[in-house]
Amino acid sequence: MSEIFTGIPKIQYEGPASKNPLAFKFYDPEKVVLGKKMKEHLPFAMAWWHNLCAGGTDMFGRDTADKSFGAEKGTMEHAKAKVDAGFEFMSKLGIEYFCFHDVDIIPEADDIKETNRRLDEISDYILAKMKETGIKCLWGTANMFSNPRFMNGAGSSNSADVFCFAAAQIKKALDLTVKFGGKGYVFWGGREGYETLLNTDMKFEQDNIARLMRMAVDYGRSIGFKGDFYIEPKPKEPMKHQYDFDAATAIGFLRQHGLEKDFKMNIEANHATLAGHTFQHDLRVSAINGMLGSIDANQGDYLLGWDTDEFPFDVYSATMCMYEVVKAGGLTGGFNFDAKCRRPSYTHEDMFESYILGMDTFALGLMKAAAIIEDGRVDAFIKDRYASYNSGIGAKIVAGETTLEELAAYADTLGAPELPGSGKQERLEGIVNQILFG
Ligand code: XLS
Ligand code: NI
Ligand code: NI
Repeated sequence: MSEIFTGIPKIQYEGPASKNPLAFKFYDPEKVVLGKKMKEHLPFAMAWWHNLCAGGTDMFGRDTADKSFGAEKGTMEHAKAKVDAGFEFMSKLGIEYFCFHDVDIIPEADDIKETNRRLDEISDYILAKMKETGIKCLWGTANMFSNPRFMNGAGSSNSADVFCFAAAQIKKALDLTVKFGGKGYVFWGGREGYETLLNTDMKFEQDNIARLMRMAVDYGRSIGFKGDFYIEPKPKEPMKHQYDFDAATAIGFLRQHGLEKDFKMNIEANHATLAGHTFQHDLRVSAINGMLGSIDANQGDYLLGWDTDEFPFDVYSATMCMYEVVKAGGLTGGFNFDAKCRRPSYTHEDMFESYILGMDTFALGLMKAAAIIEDGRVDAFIKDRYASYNSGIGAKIVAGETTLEELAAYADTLGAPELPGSGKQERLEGIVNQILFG
């Protein structure tokens, strides 16, 4: 097999002063931060679909990037060329994981039996590469949104036959995930939502999605899948209203259907911001519910109302992300770059520079989050802010040892109560700026 990305060397850490576009400025895999190597804090993954499949087609124009990798598109030779390209790409960047949908790795056939045969063939080829390079699978998933049959969703489809197709795809994608030793299996509810309630039985659709997930868990466990299932919340796009709106909604759904022990969240930055939250908000909601599993590391554009899937460059947001991740004790999953180069960035070199940008951004985020934690002022302020619950009536409330009557009687003794202490938001924002840029 010959080199595909000729002229692109193995990417090295050269430090913040380097002007070499093909070098890491901040991601130094062996550097120890808070007692752990950077590469252990940051298990990065390549998203097969964006990096090896997407060529920049949008609603107004065709591909700008050539992702043929020397083979004819739509053939198994091309599928193999993508494997070769992907493993060379990951090896050159020192990325240890990949994520995939079933149809990212082969051209889908009309007949699912032929599709599955192709999946068997390509997965043998991928497995050999994994053994050769030591690269692992972070998570797998089934694409249940591109094929026209999924126009009304998969688990939420009005058609029982389509539901069965979804089941068949999940079964195979789980087989592949187990074959690759994947750590997780993702449900992103591509078209699990609705356009109008005039034609939709919302409760029936949601119950059916839960039935499909329950069967997936049962099957996965029966074939030895020990990892986490993930829901990847998203509020809209492609549907007007997606059922897994945000982490809070998805967690409520899982609890309602008794699925919470097998599932965690895969939080994507751009999806959180589309839901009107910060990235940090959805991470925190997941973490406090014990369900922070994995991250789709990208970023959106606040001026645009859709999933732009940009490579993350916002150090502030990455810092707050890493603050949440470190506080939660790390991820059981990893950081999947569910991101694509901008359409005019169409060269092979751009693919590498985009990943360098993303990896450096999260390395900076990690170092800055560690600095905020080590500085201690933010954490101390938060702790002190709730000090009224440490003793007296506050401690009784927390211990569940009081009643509404007792509290009302206590309130009667207060006269005009003191205002709660100042929130000091501006001071805290200043502290974060001082740590980021001082
Ligand atoms: C799309 C999603 C998708 C999932 C995997 O918005 O982010 O790429 O990560 O199906
Ligand atoms: Ni997305
Ligand atoms: Ni995603």
